[in-house]
Amino acid sequence: MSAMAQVEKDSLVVGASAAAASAKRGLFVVLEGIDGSGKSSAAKGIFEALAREMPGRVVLTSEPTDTWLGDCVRRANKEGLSGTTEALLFVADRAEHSLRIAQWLGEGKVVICDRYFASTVAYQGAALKTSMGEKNAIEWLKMVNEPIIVPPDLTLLFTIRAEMAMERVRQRSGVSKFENLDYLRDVDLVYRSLCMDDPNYITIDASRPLAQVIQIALAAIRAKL
Ligand code: ATM
Repeated sequence: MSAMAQVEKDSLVVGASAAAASAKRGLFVVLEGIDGSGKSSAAKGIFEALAREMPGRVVLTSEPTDTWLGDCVRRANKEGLSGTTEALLFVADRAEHSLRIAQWLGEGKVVICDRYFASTVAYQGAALKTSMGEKNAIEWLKMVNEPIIVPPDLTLLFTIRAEMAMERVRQRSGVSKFENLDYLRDVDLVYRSLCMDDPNYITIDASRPLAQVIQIALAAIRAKL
């Protein structure tokens, strides 16, 4: 791709974000939380309930995506590439995903997204803190994400003690490299700090039964519709 085409494409990304923020648009809801918080099961329940109320108007999506860019992220993880490489691949995957999200929002859809940029800040921030220092890592991750994201209207942060989350993860299939207790505690701390800075966050106690968690999430989303 020529340098000019690249610049045009990049400004399209920022433009998509600005257009999505200003035009008549749907609602962008992000679900975040450590592994074992039940976030993905809740995302499905939330999607099914909203889709019954608003047929054809609700999209469920997730990161890493199911595109070849998402496959690159999974491959980098499996092959143990460096933390910075992995972070940049998550962001590349998101840059394309954000364009699709902006398009759905422009069509007036309610977009439910299972993980978005806060996952990179929390997971890669916790991973890179030894090599870069936590403050630098978090600032760098926020900076690389800033031009390519669509600002969420609502982020639901599923909070749960790391011990309980790990127990849930152990009861599922294999444990990934992201899933160890100290690491999950660090990720959780970064998430909680992000939450304090942003009024569009709502925390949900994810140790509650799934059906209750879904009802709490639905009430928060309906309040924004
Ligand atoms: P799910 O388990 O929600 O599908 O996410 C896949 C993993 O990718 C998850 N950890 N595990 N196991 C979190 C990790 N992840 C990041 O580290 N950074 C990111 O930006 C995203 C979107 C996910």
